[in-house]
Amino acid sequence: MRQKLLIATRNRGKWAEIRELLADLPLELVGLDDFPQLPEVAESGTTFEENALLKARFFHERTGLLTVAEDSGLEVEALGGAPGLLSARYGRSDAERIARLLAELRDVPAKRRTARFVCVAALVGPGLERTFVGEVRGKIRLEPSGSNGFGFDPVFEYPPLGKTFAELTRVEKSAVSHRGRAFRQLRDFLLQWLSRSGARGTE
Ligand code: ITT
Repeated sequence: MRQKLLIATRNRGKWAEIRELLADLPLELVGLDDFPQLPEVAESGTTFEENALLKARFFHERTGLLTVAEDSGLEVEALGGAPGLLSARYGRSDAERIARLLAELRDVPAKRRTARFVCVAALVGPGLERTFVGEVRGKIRLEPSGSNGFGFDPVFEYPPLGKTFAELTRVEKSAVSHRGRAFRQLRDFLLQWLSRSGARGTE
């Protein structure tokens, strides 16, 4: 039987992207749907890294499984880095979060609407705690465009392609996104860690 890897997120959009990014690992990927009794984690950290580790440790301790979790957010320069760590709490739905962002940027011209997405992925297992960081720079559009992805994707333009993340396929987005960058490092590390721990196991 293959060893399990728990992808500890309740965000459907993240779940779909992370599953795809880790699909070629020799592990069985499981989600929080398999553990409906587990409580919510209080995201009380003051950085993306602290929150990612807090979530991964919490679910690893309760399930005993090798666990990945991530904390991510959108930092808008003209808003002093907001919504940042509070991105998920910026509104009650994606539509509300986008409407609030566009309203706050109402008087900010196109050339000053620079922003970045940040993702810190945490991997926690027996004797193992590692984090991996990814970021991508872009601009906040004046209006939403596209229907793929989730969260702020319809207003986040990736300048090299001149498209919003919501106008890209999942594969195209992950090739350049903050999450893609963080999880490709995590996947490479995990492959090496698995082969080392496999070797230790047979000594
Ligand atoms: P989990 O904690 O269960 O993983 P969450 O949605 O609460 O899910 P976060 O606290 O990390 O996760 O909040 C991240 C928020 O940042 C997310 O809800 C979006 O609003 C935004 N965000 C992060 N990555 C994004 C992406 O790739 N595209 C669009 N919005 C993104």
